[in-house]
Amino acid sequence: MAVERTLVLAKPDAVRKNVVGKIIARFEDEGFKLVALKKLKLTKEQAGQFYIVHKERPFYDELCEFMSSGPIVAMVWEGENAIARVRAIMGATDPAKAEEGTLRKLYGSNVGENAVHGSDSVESANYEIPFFFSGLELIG
Ligand code: DAT
Ligand code: MG
Repeated sequence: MAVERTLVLAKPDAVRKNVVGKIIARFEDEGFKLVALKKLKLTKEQAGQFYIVHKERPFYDELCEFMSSGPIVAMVWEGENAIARVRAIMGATDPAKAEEGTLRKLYGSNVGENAVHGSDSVESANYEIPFFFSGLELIG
């Protein structure tokens, strides 16, 4: 196991529901260290670049529309095995299938509007963290 950093987004639905603080508190409670945080609003094109690995998927256009529909809060969390642990705390992509107590079960609405994003691998984190943050903004 290694200390990892992972990119988490509170998606537009989570911001609209006013649960960003609850999401942040959960990661603090689980022992992660906050390395960076900002609120911003993506254009549809920027959302498309962030989710470029999904460009051939049937839901890509809907996903980019949703991710640019309002402000998001981007954050980087650090900890032992952070990438997999954050994914476990988030729960399954579809909130209806997510385990009780997971962030998506608690705050997600449907498979598209599922409250949070978390990097799914070291490779993804290495693309996603610099997408939002410069080196100067990452304070370990
Ligand atoms: P995850 O966010 O759990 O890593 P993913 O990488 O498969 O899931 O998909 C990225 C996002 O795309 C997901 O959080 C919500 C959206 N999405 C996935 N499957 C979808 C579907 N069947 N219909 C609509 N949106 C979907
Ligand atoms: Mg994914």
